[in-house]
Parts: sequence; C-alpha cells; structure tokens
Amino acid sequence: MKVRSFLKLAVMASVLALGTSAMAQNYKAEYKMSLVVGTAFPWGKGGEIWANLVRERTQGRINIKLYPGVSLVQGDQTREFSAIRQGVIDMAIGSTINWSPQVKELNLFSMPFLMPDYKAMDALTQGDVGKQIFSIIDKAGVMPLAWGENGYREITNSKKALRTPDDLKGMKIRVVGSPLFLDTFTALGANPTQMSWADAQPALTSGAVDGQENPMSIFTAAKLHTVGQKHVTMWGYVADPLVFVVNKDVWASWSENDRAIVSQAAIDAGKEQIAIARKGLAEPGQPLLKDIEALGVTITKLSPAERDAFVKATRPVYEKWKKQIGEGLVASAEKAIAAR
Ligand code: X2X
Repeated sequence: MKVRSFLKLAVMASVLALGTSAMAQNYKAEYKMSLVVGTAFPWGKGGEIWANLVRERTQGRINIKLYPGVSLVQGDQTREFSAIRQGVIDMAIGSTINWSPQVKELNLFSMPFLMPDYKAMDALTQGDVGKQIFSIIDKAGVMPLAWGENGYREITNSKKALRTPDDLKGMKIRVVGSPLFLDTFTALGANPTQMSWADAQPALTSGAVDGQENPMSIFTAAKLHTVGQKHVTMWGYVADPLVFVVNKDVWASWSENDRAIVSQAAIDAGKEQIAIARKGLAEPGQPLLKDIEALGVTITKLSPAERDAFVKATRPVYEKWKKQIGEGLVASAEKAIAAR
C-alpha cells in the first residue's frame, strides 16, 4: 500500500516535471523589460501597462518584470539597444535618442525643428516613415512592435529665462545620446556635455551643469525644480518617440498566438502611454505648465520670430545630419510633415 502510493506520487511528480520542462524549453519564468525611468513617469507607466496586459492576456504564460534606470546595462542608456540585440535584455521601451548610436536613422527625430507639433510627430510615427524605421530596427536585429512617446524636449536651466540663442552662450548643458545633440548645442553657442540620465541629476544638483533638455513630464516626475532648474523655455526643438521592442530569440521562442498577444498589447499600451505623455500639454492652455509655474518656475514661450532665430542658428546642423541620416528618409519625413 505504502509502496503503491509512493509510486503513484512518483509518477505524478515526473508528469509535472515533464510539463514544466517542456514549457521551460520555450518560455522563461520571467522576462526582463528595460526602461530608463520608472512608473512615476509616463514612460514607465507604459511599461507597466504593457506588462499587465501581456500577463492577463496570456494567462500568466508571459510574465514580465520591469527594470527601470536601465539597470540591466548599469545605467548606460546608450548601450541598451546592443544589450537587447544580445539578449541581456528581453524586451524594452526605449527612446529613439538612446538607440541612435546603433541605428543612425533614429536621429531623424532629433533633427532640430523638424517636427513643429504633435500632428507632425504622428505623421511620421503613424505613417510610412514609421514603417520604414521599423524595418530598419528589424534589420538591426531587434523586433519592433509599437510606438510610444517621451515627448517634446524643452530647455531648462538654473540661470535665466532664455529667449534668444545668445542667452545660451557659454551655458553648460547636459545632453544625451547622439553627437547630433553636441552639434546642435555647439551651434547655439552653448557648452554641451554628454552624460547619462543617472549622472545628469547629481550634475544638476551640484551645479556642474547649468541646464538640460527633457520633456515636461520628465521635469515634473523627476522634480527638476528641486535641483535648481527654475527656468523653462518652450521651444519644442525635438521630440523623442519611444519604441516597444522584443529580443528576436525571445520573439521566436513564443507561439504564434502569444506573439500576436504581445504585439497587440504593445499597440494598446503605446496608445495609452502617448495619451498619458501628452496630458496637460496637448490640451488648449496647456494646464501642466500652470502646475509647473506654481512650483516657482518661470516658463518662457517664444514668439514665432524668436523661435525662428533658434531655427536659423541650427540650420547647418540640420543640413549636415540630413546627409548622415539619409537624404531619402529625411525627404520622406519632410513631405509627410508638410502634408499633415
Ligand atoms: O536621458 C534623458 O534625457 C531621457 C530620460 O530623456 C532619455 O532617456 C532620452
């Protein structure tokens, strides 16, 4: 009796073990999602929404854990794309800026004053240019699934209200990612320094740099007014979209049904994430700016003529990078924006 029930148990245990090992061949217990910032930011919220949708819709077959602070690459956001390609990272929602060292075409969105408004950005990401960019990311070795948004990057500093390129002269500005940013700020007479987001915050606190550029949703969630950033100029010079991606081996390991679920979940999460990123900025009157002013921050809005002075000063950078990115792609983008 005792022996028989032991055998029964042993058989049951081996059946269970077989079941889990069959699954383990294809599916990991946990997938690592890389993000630069956490769930206090619209960007990180997008990650949370995507992970939750996937977990629900796959009944837990695909279980995703968030790794904010690009901790899987020790905070070096410009190494994120390579780490996804190599499988150190299973999936990510990344900024086009951070991946542009590996995928030069992603510099498109960082061309100064290419996209005047949200409609222009949508005309690119939701149109033919977006499809071309996805095929380039795919060829670069990572599976792209959906677009999200970090946002329009406004310039902030601790010194004074900026209205003209002259006001930027000699100012130390933290920039990220691509040499294109160094070119833009050098053309404006500033003194740009490239550093990661992790390093930027202490550098702002100590005064090692005077200013930085980031979307207002990053400004508020990171409380940049508490690290001396008292002046914001709304110049809307570039905007960075986010891209939802999966490592190709991980992608290939999933059933067709699960791939469809993950892909649709990315699209749904991306839409929701973009709405969160634009909240308070896309509505008339931009209510988010009033909240920021209430923190003791001056917000400078440029007249069309004032903005034009920044456009003119950065035009040589635009022309230089048009060639580096690819004249065909940039021409398609210009056409799509003109037709918006
Ligand atoms: O580092 C930045 O400025 C940030 C958070 O916006 C990006 O990752 C591009």
